[in-house]
Amino acid sequence: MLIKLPFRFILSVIAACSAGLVGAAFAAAQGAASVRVQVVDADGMPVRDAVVELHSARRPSGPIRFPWKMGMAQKGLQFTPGTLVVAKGSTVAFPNLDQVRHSIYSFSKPARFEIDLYGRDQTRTQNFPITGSVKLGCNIHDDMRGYIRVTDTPFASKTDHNGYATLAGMPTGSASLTVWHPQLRSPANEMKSAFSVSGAAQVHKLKVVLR
Ligand SMILES: [Cu+2]
Repeated sequence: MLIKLPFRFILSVIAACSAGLVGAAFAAAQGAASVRVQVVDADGMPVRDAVVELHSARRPSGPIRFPWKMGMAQKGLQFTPGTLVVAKGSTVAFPNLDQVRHSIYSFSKPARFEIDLYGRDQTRTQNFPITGSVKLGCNIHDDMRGYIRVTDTPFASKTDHNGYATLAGMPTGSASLTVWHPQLRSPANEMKSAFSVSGAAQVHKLKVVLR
């Protein structure tokens, strides 16, 4: 990959009070915190559908379960949701809710596969055993794009339309933070930085440069 310019990655703490003192004290006593992140672009505008992941050496054991569905529909000639965060090893369902047939292909390293054309109200599934980012397309509709972010941390979420993501129950102490977005201008479209999780509720603003 050709890298001409170093990316800018500024991590700054902008605020430190969005929970009551009692709640914060409780979280600190438990050694866990709720980390709130806002991802913005070079102009300060919110970046939606960026995936934020926190890795901690103190991560709890056991399987990772996210509260959202492990599914991505094809609806209105689009993958919906367009970005899906899944745990490593997950099987994702791809229901076709359109009147027309769709296929699914990926040339991405963590999951190279091709699912032949299938029609309305049919579903296909695919397993994602390797962490990383998977870009999906449809052979019939060139504009269809879907992204699966496969992660091995339970502290992962994508940003909302205001650029915010909340990662609850994060163990306090040192961690590593990764932000990924398909247009992020850096190798593998992701950036990592060291991160310290304290017991106090905080909002961390991440400035990224998009293509
Ligand atoms: Cu299609």
